[in-house]
Amino acid sequence: MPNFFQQPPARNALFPDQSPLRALLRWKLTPQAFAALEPDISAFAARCAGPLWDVAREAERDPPVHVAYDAWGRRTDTLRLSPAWRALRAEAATEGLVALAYDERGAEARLHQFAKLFLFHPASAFVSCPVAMTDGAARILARFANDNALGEAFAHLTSRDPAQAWTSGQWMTETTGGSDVSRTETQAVMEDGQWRLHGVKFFASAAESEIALALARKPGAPQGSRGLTLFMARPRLADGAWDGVVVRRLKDKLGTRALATAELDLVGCPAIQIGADGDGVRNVTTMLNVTRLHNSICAMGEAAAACALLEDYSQKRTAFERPLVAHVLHRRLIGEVRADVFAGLILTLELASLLGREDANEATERDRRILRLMTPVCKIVTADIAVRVLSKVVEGFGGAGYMEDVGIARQLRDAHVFPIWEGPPNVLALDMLRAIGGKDGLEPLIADMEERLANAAAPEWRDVREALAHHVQALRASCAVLLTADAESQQASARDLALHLGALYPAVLALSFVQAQPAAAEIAAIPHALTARVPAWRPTTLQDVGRMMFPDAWPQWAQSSRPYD
Ligand code: MFK
Repeated sequence: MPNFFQQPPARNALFPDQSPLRALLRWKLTPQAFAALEPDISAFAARCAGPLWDVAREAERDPPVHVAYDAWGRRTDTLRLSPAWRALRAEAATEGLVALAYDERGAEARLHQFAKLFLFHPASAFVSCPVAMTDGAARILARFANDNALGEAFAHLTSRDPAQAWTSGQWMTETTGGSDVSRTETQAVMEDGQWRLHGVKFFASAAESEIALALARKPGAPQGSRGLTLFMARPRLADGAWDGVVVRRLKDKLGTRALATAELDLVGCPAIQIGADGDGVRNVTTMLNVTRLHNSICAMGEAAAACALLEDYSQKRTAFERPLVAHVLHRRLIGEVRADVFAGLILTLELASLLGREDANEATERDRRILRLMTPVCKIVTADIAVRVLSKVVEGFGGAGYMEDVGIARQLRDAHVFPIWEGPPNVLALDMLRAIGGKDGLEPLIADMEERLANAAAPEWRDVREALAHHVQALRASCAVLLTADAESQQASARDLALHLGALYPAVLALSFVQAQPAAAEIAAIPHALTARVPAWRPTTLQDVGRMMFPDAWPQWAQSSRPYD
């Protein structure tokens, strides 16, 4: 019999005194606002690390099941959802995870909401996904709430009463493509005085949702994205049975297994038009820009929860006669993970507060432009961070990290959804280019960084300030070159530029933060750590891209429609 059992890591709440979330909220909020929100966030942090965590694991052990036929051969397409999943949905409503952003609007409301989303995600079994889509849908419907049916749906989406609360799906992806929505084939047909949708939706997550926002083409509409109109689909009858929808199957996914993601045949699903004909893509981006920030805060919640487990384990696990944390290489690993989480969190919270200002019509032109530009950047870097952090946490745990029953393996699988969900990095890098647009596209961000650096006058930060100022100056010069390049060359540079901005801006924000906020020792060093990690950037040329490929294969590849001929 073994006489040694490893003490397991404890799951501690992610909101203790010295935590990044607490420090950043103190920075972003007035003392009065912080004091008002702190009890709610603290109580929720304890629930997420305690009972809700266990409910989430139960939901994962009991994943959704598609039952196509009832005992008598009738097609019902029942989605059997676990009691644990339903309990987490109810919790999301009661805690106001969507409502918080609409009861009161503004930076404070969004920060309150995002703090709770950060805590909830790791204990949510991906109920965080319907929460994200519901928030995105509510943001669109809020603009059209003078229509009775849309106004009624908005009230359900923002309800805190679990018996009244609805969630929304987002039906964009079809067999023709996920990112290129211009190829959408779903048709909207007027039948008996109402719109009905006909087509196939290939990745419909939270398939149990009461409504879904869907893109479709009306009769006579042109091909391409300008022919698409947005609809609110009503896929269920009053008794909960499907209306005009056949469930083909549930997806068998790498992770997010408690979440019902379905393939749906739309066979006359009733729908209500939202907005003008042909404005579908423009309207749905209101949702996408919100769900992308949800993706970021969930990615950071996932990473922070894993990091906290590793830190605790590193105190308890002994190797070579010392706790892991006493080994310098292991401490360095923890330091890298912590810096990653801090960078992603400070960036996401900054954008959440800008989103709140935009919601409340308080945003300046600079705020709006930074939010538009940095939302896709934030999504790219936080997804990247989540995958990297989870890989490092597996390393930090060694063999135990690779075992299913420890739980890190599940988190690693789940983390891989962040780059995929709501647009992959290359598509988001192109969205960043779209936002840069004209020749002064980066000026609002550069002006903001220069202002922050000018305000960071304390002598002890001189090295950091100068290094960051050098990056900002180089960025301005390199962007001038980029914007004179042809479209293909700009695209070749886009992803590296996104990674550069997504490292540089958090470093500048971190410097503002330590200037304003006396911080604990772990956090005080953060501007150095983040500055050291900013990658150099210069525009990539097409010749550079050619050299990155197998040089001999490149010309043939470029000319061939079949890359590996
Ligand atoms: C959680 C668990 C999940 C489980 C499994 C998940 C599996 C994966 C499920 C998925 O499929 S997620 C993928 C969801 N799909 C996306 O995220 C879509 C990605 N594609 C894009 O983001 C495209 O850029 C987009 C569809 C938005 C645009 O494509 P187009 O057809 O090239 O549009 P175009 O012509 O560039 O833009 C149309 C208008 O929208 C323009 O405005 P104007 O009409 O006024 O000129 C653009 O400026 C505007 N626009 C585009 N992107 C915008 C935007 N406006 C604001 N913000 C943006 N981000």
